[in-house]
Amino acid sequence: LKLEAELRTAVEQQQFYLVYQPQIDLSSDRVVGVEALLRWRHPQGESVPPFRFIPILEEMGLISPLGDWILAEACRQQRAWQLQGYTLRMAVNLSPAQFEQLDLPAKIQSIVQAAEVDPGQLELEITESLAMHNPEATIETLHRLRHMGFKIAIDDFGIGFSSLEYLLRFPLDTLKIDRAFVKDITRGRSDRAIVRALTSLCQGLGLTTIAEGVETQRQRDYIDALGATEIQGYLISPPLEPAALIQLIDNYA
Ligand code: G
Ligand code: G
Ligand code: MN
Ligand code: NA
Repeated sequence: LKLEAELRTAVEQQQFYLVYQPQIDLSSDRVVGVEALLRWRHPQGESVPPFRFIPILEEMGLISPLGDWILAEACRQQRAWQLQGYTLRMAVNLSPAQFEQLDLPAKIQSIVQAAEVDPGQLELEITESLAMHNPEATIETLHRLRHMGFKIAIDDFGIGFSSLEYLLRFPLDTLKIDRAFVKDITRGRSDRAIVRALTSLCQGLGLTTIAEGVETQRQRDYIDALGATEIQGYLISPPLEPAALIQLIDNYA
């Protein structure tokens, strides 16, 4: 209850900010994109991780207004980087309540137009479980978003493996392999087999595959050999504030 009251204040007083985690293309070894991740600047200095407060915001019905701010802020940052000469694909996470708003595509379009960013450089991430909650409605919304030029990524992929064939009928651009499969990639034959199956499927379908949670060079080498196109993880960098992200790009490789 205390957390709920604090979150209401946090939304009113704009105590949120975004950090950005780089995504590396394995063939060029360059930063090609970033994922925007929400952070809360708690007034008492406590660090409350998003997996604790986002579900509560969702239950309180506050995630949609905040989601609009997240999109606008990510686009504003992307435009600012563009003007500095850094062209980066921007990935933004969409929550279930946000995704289910009927006017979401039009809203995203107007946010993107106001920020003067290229819709093809905005990647909208939805989780596998969100997608499968109401697959027919999801497919329709994704078609509308893609028609507007936005990219679609499926996040945390692999948990609901049984729905693989079905899920790949969704209009997608990118599949993000859940870090659970990366974690033991150097040890587990089954994880390697799953990752190989996913990357070859994506290759056949022309999808980008991003392996999440890559923490070591050995994991990177395995992931690369198994055919993923991009990696994201602590090996490259944790999520960073904008100035630090640009510093990383300037010093990279
Ligand atoms: O770095 P990390 O602790 O940021 O993220 C934890 C979880 O919170 C992830 O599952 C991530 O998808 C989710 N998350 C982080 N930022 C956002 C956001 O801006 N919007 C939504 N809907 N989820 C987010
Ligand atoms: O939206 P998603 O669930 O993919 O959010 C990414 C989450 O993964 C964030 O919480 C981010 O901080 C976290 N993360 C990013 N890179 C790594 C990593 O290399 N290892 C681990 N354990 N977590 C990571
Ligand atoms: Mn994500
Ligand atoms: Na993820």
